[in-house]
Amino acid sequence: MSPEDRFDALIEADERIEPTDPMPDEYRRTLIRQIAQHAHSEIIGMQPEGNWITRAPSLRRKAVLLAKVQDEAGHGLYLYGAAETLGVDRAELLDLLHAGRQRYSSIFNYPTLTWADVGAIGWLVDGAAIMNQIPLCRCSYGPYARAMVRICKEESFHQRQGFELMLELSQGTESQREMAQDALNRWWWPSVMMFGPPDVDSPHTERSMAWGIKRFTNDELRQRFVDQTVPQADLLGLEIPDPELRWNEERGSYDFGEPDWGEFKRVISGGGLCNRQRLATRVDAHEDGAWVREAAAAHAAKVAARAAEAAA
Ligand code: BYC
Repeated sequence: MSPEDRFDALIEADERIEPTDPMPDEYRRTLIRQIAQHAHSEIIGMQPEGNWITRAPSLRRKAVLLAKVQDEAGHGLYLYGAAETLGVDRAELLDLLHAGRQRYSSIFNYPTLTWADVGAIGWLVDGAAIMNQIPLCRCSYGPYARAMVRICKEESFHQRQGFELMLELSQGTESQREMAQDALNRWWWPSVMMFGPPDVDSPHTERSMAWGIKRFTNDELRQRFVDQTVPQADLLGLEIPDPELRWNEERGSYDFGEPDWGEFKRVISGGGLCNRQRLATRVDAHEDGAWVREAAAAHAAKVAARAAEAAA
């Protein structure tokens, strides 16, 4: 069987492609792009919430938030590890991120203005992330699919802590309820846009679906997210800021308004409120951490040399 036929047969049988299997260059490139963008989103995603660790209103909230932000760093590590199985180096990927040549999720270019934003991010952003990521556990590329299983377990805890925070605020004082509503107003549309452009404007969806990288289209996942989230907002007693939102009996789904795709394009092209700040903070952290990476590499080399000596 030719390498091309073997790849096609594995995809046809819905089996996993492993790093040593033959794969078309374009499949490899698509995965590197998506996994790198995903990994970058995890580590840049530490910033908006990290801003609130020192201002969390109680020890319990601080401990929970600290753990969540650390989880995001861990997700970044699993994902850079998965990308490396495709023959790229994580240092190379970080250089591309820092040079603005690879993307991270649009959502992290919005500011976190109040404590309620921490709840809204957990509830909506992690909620959208899980909706998108559960199907990735069945992605055709084995190392990515396996990384996603663990990530999804942690994301579901993140989503629940966000919802619980929103519940507490929405049942609190009038100004706490207003703060929760204001956070929902600001995070709703950016969360709806996280799923990517509409299918008709998505250059990669068709190919990625045929290869089993994506299992659902951007619009299908967006619809599921809206359908899942509206009843949750009702339970919170908060109003989703979309005058066109209404239940469609025939479709068994909610109809909803059109996001501002002009804003989406602006944000992913570097023109969002926080793009410059996020990248600058990331580059500074990377430069400040150089001595840690050097020390860890020197330590690992010493340990390996000692082990080799002991084995000789
Ligand atoms: N932001 O043809 P399309 C998280 C780009 S955070 C920026 O639909 P595709 C979390 C896209 O790259 C969530 N760019 O592309 C962390 C493409 O650009 P190029 C991270 C976007 O890849 C911490 C162009 O638009 N999750 O988990 O088939 C705390 C056309 O799009 C975005 C992932 O990364 C966007 N939102 O589908 C809390 C999941 N959307 O390269 C939470 C894995 C699209 O053509 N990724 N673009 O210039 C995916 O599932 C897919 O890559 C996407 C896009 C659905 C995002």
